[in-house]
Amino acid sequence: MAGEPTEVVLLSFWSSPFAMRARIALAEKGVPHEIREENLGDKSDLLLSMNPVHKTVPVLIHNGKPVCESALIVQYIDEVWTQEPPLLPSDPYERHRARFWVDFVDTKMFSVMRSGWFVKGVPGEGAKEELMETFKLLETELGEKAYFGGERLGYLDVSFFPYYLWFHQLDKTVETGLEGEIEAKLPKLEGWMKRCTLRESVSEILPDPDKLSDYIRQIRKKIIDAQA
Ligand SMILES: N[C@@H](CCC(=O)N[C@@H](CS)C(=O)NCC(=O)O)C(=O)O
Repeated sequence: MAGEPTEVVLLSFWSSPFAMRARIALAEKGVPHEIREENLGDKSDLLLSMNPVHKTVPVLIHNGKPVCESALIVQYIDEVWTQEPPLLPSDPYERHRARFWVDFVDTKMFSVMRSGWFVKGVPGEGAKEELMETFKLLETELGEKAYFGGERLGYLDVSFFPYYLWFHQLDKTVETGLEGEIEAKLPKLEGWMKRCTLRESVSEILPDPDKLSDYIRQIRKKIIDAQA
């Protein structure tokens, strides 16, 4: 790879928590790249040809070749750009644990958030308790560490932060039934979120909160209208 010209393009969408993962990872590694903003209502031919299976963003295009699915993109970035900081631990067991928790975030937490708030438009029965339980599990995994990755930001931090950010904004925008509970009951996750936000790699990709709130309202309206 050394000495070869490298072209890195990220097909992205400003509010996508998945695209945020790839953007944070690229920024952490200092990889020069171009962001191409997609219109998800009218996807570009490039997106459809680069990700014909899922047709979703993000897609990392590295020297013309597509890398799809955000968690796999972050792993790919870590493997190709081996400079500091490493995102995945070198120890196989620690690597496994980081992957285990990212899988948990993508399967369990996403489904709880979707079924609890996005699909029904309002929190369903037990959704609030289930979501708090998943956050608590992550808080326990964080423990007293500065980041899930230990002293430095790693794979799980990069992967979970955008979800947590989204949930915060959701909580400020619509009736979640959790008002104030997150801050009061998850002090370690709150401290972690603030630490992440202070990093340049994260602060430079944060969406405007009002714009995100408007977007959340729009999605929710669409969901509710579709059910009517
Ligand atoms: N599992 C995928 C999820 C990507 C995803 O759902 N992206 C959304 C934006 S947040 C998207 O492209 N939606 C367009 C569509 O589904 O048509 C990943 O991790 O990359």
